Amino acid sequence: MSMERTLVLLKPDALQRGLVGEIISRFEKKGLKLVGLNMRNWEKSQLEKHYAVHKERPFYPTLVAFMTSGPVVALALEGKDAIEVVRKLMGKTNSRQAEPGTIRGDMGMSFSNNLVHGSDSPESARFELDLWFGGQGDICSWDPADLGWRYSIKEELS
Ligand code: IDP
Ligand code: MG
Repeated sequence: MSMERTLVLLKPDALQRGLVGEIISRFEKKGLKLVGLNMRNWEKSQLEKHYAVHKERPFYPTLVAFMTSGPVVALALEGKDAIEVVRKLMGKTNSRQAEPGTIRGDMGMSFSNNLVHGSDSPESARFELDLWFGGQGDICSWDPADLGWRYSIKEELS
């Protein structure tokens, strides 16, 4: 059974707009397992590290300022193909172009204030999980009682 872990951030607009519960609920309902959760006002340096790949992009300073404008809620989620599943649930980066049914498509109107971040590859998931949940005990391992109903025991859990 190979499960994958991914990092999700609920951006400051999600908190300001009272959408934290709704967004976490979508991940839970899908069947992803919550293995980490924290909320904090982060220093600029944390967001500069997180978005280092975008350092040269014109939107980078605005992005870092936005992400430090209020608390960020970080989630670590686990599931089969969790990285791809989360990206699909999020929808396209520009919320106005995101499909209905996705988090951004249903709840947002902005390109920059687009509610959520999700890791985009196994490499970035590893790096980002370490950055946001690097401390001992930050990730909680547990077994959902209904795991054998979320997945096929014969086809996906053996
Ligand atoms: P992603 O969050 O869908 O993976 P990225 O391209 O990694 O999108 O960009 C990181 C974040 O930077 C986006 O979620 C969005 O908040 C912001 N961003 C990206 N491109 C633009 C842009 O062209 N204008 C404004 N903000 C942008
Ligand atoms: Mg990205």
